Amino acid sequence: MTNSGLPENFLWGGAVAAHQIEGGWQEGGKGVSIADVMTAGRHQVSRKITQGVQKDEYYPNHEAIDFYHRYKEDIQLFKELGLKAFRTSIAWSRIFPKGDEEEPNEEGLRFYDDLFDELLENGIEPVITLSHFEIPYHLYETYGGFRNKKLIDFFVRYSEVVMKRYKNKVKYWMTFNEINNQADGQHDLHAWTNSAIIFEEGDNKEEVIYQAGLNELIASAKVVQLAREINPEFQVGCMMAYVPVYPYSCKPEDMMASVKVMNRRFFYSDVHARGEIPSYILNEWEQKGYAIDFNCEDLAALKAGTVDFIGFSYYMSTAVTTLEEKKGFDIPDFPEAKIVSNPYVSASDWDWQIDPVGLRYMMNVLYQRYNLPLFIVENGFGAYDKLESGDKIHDPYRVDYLSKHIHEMINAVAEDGVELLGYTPWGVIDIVSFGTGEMEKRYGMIYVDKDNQGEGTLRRIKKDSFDWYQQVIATNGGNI
Ligand code: BGP
Repeated sequence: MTNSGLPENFLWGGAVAAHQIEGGWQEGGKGVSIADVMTAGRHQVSRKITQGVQKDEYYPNHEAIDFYHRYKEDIQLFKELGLKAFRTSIAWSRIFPKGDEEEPNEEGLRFYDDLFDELLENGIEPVITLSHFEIPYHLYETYGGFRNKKLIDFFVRYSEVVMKRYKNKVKYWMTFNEINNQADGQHDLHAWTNSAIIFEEGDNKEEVIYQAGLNELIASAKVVQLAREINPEFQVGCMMAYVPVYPYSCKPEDMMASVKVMNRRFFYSDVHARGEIPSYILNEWEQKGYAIDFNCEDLAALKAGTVDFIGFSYYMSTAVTTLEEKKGFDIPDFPEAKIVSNPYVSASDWDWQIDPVGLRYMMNVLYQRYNLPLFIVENGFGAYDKLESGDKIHDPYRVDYLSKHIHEMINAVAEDGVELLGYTPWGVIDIVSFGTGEMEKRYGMIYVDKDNQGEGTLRRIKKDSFDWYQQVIATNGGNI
């Protein structure tokens, strides 16, 4: 342990996702993915679904920041920053353009060979997400997404190909990015991005989302088992979006509501980590008359394929209340309570409530619940950054957010005894925002000169936070 309390081999890094950084969305034999269509018309998701991909419509996201051609330049910046790890995803549709082919696309495999070689040559450990909202569009259009059990085999085939191909280059893997999003809200968007579900006339959306989620969990468990055969050194984690839900008041019903809302998230990590469908979910399915399809082989796969670590994103916390007088937001399929603002914390320009202590709280809850190493694979502050004269970008708000969260992260390790593998803040370089599909919501310590209309030189410029994070890594958190 060093003076910060973090282990010497702590994986300080940065995180991105293929569809938000790469561009080259139709190059190297890549097929169209959900992300290409989603980000093309994120807020009109249904419009895009019916009309397919509008190739002629230009959106910043399609070319992202052109990492596909510029990754060597960017990796030199990551090396200068001192990164020990770099989290990104493999775009599934670069490897299997349609998703149901028998044979993979060699050009796509070669791109990631080159990328991982470049990272390793610069002393940076790749941390790879297998599905980061990037399911091949063909699997949505033809099979209806993960509501169809066939996708389990397609995902296992894709995962087996890449884990075998990169078995000596990648040690850390995660299966589905923020697999629990679809249970929490914005049903259509997240049920679409995570599971690529086509809902049909007469569907009970929640029932279909549970079926798709269970199919993903079965697929994930099968991949974990395969990973162990391919390379016993592999560490395969789940990837959850953890947003702690506090009871707004000490009214007992608020406490129970916060437990129930958290259970809608814990369902996914309970299965990932414990290998069983929890009783609170089985009871819910029975009470609601949901006919969720699974068999003994599926249950055996879940039990045998539990994860090695709990990967998760942490950005904010929320509160729920049953108090009638409180204004709030509805929770899909959960009418008994609503999401309300927490008066004790501030918020970002996108109303994400800033709660560093919530990170320490969540780390304690997770470590005590699963007794598995944790890995913070997303944390960050999206903001409107301003490029000033002399190529300066002053982002004290980002340093403030990150330093407070790292401080609480260190408390969880040094004082509460939580085991933490690493910390890869989101968007270490400016990339396309998931929520907006555009560039203005920036997270990076490296600015990219590109605007919402796709205009700009694509120049990379260090922000003030670059030097600050460089020191954090160099002192292993000692300067926090
Ligand atoms: C998470 C996703 C990331 C990233 C992050 C920030 O849900 O895993 O892909 O986008 O959100 O979201 P946004 O870019 O909308 O601020």
